[in-house]
Amino acid sequence: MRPGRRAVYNRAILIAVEESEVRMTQTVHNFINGQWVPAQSGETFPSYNPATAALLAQAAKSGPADVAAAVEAARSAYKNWRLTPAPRRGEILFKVAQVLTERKEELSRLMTQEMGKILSEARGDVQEAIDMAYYMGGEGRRLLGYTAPVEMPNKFGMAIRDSAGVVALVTPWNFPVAVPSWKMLPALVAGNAVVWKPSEETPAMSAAFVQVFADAGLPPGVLNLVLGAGDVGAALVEHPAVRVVSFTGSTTTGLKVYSGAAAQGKKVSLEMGGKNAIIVLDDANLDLAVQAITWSAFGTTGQRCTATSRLIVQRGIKSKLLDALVAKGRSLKVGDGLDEAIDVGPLVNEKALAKVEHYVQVGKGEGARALIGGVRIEAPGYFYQPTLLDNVSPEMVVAREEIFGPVLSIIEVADLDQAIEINNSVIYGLSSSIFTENVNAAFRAIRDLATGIVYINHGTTGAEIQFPFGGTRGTGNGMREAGQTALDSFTEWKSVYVDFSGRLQRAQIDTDAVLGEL
Ligand code: UN1
Repeated sequence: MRPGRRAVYNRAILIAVEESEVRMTQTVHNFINGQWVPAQSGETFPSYNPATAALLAQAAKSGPADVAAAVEAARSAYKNWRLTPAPRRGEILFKVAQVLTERKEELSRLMTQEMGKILSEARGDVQEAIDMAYYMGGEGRRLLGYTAPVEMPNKFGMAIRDSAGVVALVTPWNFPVAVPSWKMLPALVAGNAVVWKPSEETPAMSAAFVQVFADAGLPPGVLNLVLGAGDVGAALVEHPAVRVVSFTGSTTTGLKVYSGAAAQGKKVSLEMGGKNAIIVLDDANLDLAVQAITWSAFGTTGQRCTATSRLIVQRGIKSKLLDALVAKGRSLKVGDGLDEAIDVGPLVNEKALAKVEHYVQVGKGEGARALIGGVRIEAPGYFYQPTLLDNVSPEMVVAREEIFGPVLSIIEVADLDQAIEINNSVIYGLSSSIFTENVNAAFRAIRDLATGIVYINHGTTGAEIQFPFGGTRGTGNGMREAGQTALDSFTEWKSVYVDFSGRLQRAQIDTDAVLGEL
């Protein structure tokens, strides 16, 4: 434990992480105005390790009063933060990147223990935040606007990005560091103050992430954390002082957030469900396809919004591909992700496991056949066997709804046209992929796949932070995270006109007449 860390709570978490399996008994608090504070009610809720079902931590169970305190802290801190020069704000983000790099291993171990993804994937999750911190830190010296010529003599015009104010972030448990980083880093570099409500599945992880910002020198009140369930998120997004809401999670909740915020005229960025497909044409490189399908479908136990949950396969290659997928799927080791030999960790909780079981039953009832898996693993944690469902047709429930588990539905097609039509037939539009060696087919797919992300000869996961991330139709509301586009969520455009003529020009009386004379 490095001396000088400010948080009380962290001692427990980081000792727990260093000693790997030590149970936490201490409470994770809210972070408001630079202080770790319990919920005003004094209530807590538990956080469990999904691989063992053991208690990991207790966390502050916030209510509207805690939300109000956090928003007030943000509102007050915003006054100075917006005036802090952007390059200085960016330097703090570089420091965040450094501290994250130093703590990458302990944060990754905590992540595996709190939400179950295997250690190598947890490291990737933290790395995305490191990448984003460097990328957005650089924006401190850019935040580019533009100038354009103006109509009048002795006049100058420019469009600049302005901060928006207090922003509310509501995030899921499946990428407990990466996804929040996509939101808070652009929000902070742009000069906003943040109130963050993470998933109730990952309070300890969220607190450890916030501690990084505090230790990197972010001023008190600029980033605030309120822990709790959906009611806390609802109170936050509805708070009248919140100007921008950025949400990642289920489509049902996202649309509720959207309509509530619309009534208050707030800007909203939504990242919701997916039902991503990999298309495999007859001429595909089989080995590449097998690797990509396996990791996109079963990596993170299928709990990515980018996970592959449909395989759309051309008739000629189907039996060879399925044989290889079955063999590969059988070789996967399911277990506690702290063990480096494990390939697939647990589902996040009992409810998620029950949902997967339900969908597989529905699929079987509609005529699907499990080539492998299709059963839960009896253990204290929430494990389900990687599952390949054959005989799926596009109208079946398992081909349309997001399962968010290690289940891949296999749909046979005759040709590329049919594959694209089926890919585009679901309500979601996040990620899609095609395996082919034919450049014409690849470019037709790029043109016609109606998703926000398209991969050629690569699985549906693995988006990098310097490109826009997000989806069409039921996946989003037209906004994108990451890349330059992230700044659009967290800034307002301000158009500025400077008249330096120093005298009343006829132009100011009658623009058209003056222009006519010029
Ligand atoms: C998510 O599942 O919400 O592209 C995000 C990917 C990761 C991010 C996934 N970089 O799979």
